[in-house]
Amino acid sequence: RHQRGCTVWFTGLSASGKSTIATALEQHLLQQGLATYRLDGDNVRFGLNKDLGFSEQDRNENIRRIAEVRTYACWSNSSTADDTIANRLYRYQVAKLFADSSTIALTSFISPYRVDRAIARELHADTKNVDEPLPFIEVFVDIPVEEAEKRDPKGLYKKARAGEIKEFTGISAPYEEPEHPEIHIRSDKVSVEEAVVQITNYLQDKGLL
Ligand code: GGZ
Repeated sequence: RHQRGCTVWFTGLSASGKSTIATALEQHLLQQGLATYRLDGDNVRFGLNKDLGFSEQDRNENIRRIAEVRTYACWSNSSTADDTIANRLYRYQVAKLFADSSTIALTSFISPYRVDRAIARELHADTKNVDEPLPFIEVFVDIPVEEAEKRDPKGLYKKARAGEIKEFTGISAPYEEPEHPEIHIRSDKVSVEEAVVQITNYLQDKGLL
């Protein structure tokens, strides 16, 4: 059957382990020969979104663009009767950001605002231009802020405490916990390998792998 892929949307504090788990999951999927693509701050905030900072407004825009790009990628193969060439070209250009529309996209952004994650979810559910909604799996990488602060691999929490970084998530900017994530990972309690198993089991149950 035609595989359209899905988006595994990681959300959680800085140093919660989002990127580490996403990278391990990516390795696992690649070993299975599956098309996967990982998006995180390192390949988005230095390119597409390099004009954006960490104010609430900029974070809203960061998440909106990521969700748009991810869902546009799935439109590139479909067209509607009233489609204009300009529209198709635009979608094609955006779609180039993804190697394949049937890819399993792994996004790891703090995405601290519930409203932004809801928008990302809605964009995936939108069937205006496609036959089926694109599955959206929200993965809450949950860690108490004290634990994240103890990890502090880049010394960012320390800088935030010292007031050198303003609006730092968990310290001086909010993190709104997901209320109904598809997957909840206590990353201070389970290993990276266990987290990967938790996610792949879920994807398998849903027929996405
Ligand atoms: C939070 C910040 C900030 C502020 C820089 N608040 O742990 P990291 O370093 O490697 O990942 C964090 C990353 C957050 O970018 P996102 O695009 O995921 O954020 S959001 O979804 O909220 O738009 C952190 C670093 O950038 N960083 N300043 N003030 N994290």
